[in-house]
Amino acid sequence: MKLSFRWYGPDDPVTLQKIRQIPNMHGIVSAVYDVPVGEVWPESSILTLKKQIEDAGLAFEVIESVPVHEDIKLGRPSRDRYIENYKETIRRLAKAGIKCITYNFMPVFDWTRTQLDHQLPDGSTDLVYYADQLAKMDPLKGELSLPGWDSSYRKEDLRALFDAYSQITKEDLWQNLAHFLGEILPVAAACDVNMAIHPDDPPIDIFGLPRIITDEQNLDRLLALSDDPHHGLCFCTGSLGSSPKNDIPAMVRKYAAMGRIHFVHLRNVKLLPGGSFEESAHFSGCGSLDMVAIVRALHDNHFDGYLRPDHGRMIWGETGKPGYGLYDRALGASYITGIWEALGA
Ligand code: DNO
Repeated sequence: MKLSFRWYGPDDPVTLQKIRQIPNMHGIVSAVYDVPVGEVWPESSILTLKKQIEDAGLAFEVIESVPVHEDIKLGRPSRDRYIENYKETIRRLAKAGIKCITYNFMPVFDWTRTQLDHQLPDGSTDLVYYADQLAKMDPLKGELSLPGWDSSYRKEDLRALFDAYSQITKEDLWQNLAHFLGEILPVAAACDVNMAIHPDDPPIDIFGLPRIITDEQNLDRLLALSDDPHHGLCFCTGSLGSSPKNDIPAMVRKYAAMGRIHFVHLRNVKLLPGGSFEESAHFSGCGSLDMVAIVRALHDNHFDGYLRPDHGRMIWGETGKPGYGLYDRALGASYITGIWEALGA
């Protein structure tokens, strides 16, 4: 297990120097953020990022994410150009030493929560998803903005995208994903880079947009699209675990045994009735997931991929990027290291 930490670049209030001081920290998970989705990442930006991270004494081996252009997900003719760009970005990242690239195939919106500063009884705040709050949200009206959303869309663009998605079925989305993978996996294999798809978060249709990377059956279908071991998962326990039908330790055990988990996001969630959930501290006692059982499933399978603590609460008065403060994620990192060590060498 290679313990890693997400870092948003030089403007991130959580500095590399602070991250480095977390015991057992191996490396940084980051991305080039100033390139429009679909364009090739400049080599100079990749190398600058690499230098910043390596100069701080940390490894730079994981990208989260190279985003997939909506035209690829929609299967539009213009996808060919974006797929070629994607391949070139993979090649450039591999050349810079990257071993694992995270991506997702969620239409329009990435992760979705309904409140980012929900107050817990101990005075900390967390991110929550309340089904009744979601029912009142309409991304096509008003100025809604959440961290997982691309805020560069103008309202008209967003409406056009929703219209385009209303014309395609989940089967179409599967076909478009299969086409994309058929194109990029040979490149990833040739460069020896693992591709790690992040599940849909939460794993249900949102605002009528189709979502397919949601449960065990669909993960089986996804992995069956290619036997190439470079085709794998970014197994996010909090995303998949927000659906009570997903047995997370069993799924981790199965996919780790297959060698298809390349990256793990470890987060705990507290499930509430009606499909709602609250993100919680990593400790099992705070949420609905058995974190020891999850880490044990990885450990039993000699997991040697990347793992990072996922969203944390805001504690000790910290302010910053929702879910991505230092303190609670650092507690999560140490908790995970403790479980791993206790399980033995
Ligand atoms: C949320 C993250 C996601 C993830 C992407 C991967 O905090 O886990 O935004 O980076 O879905 O493509």
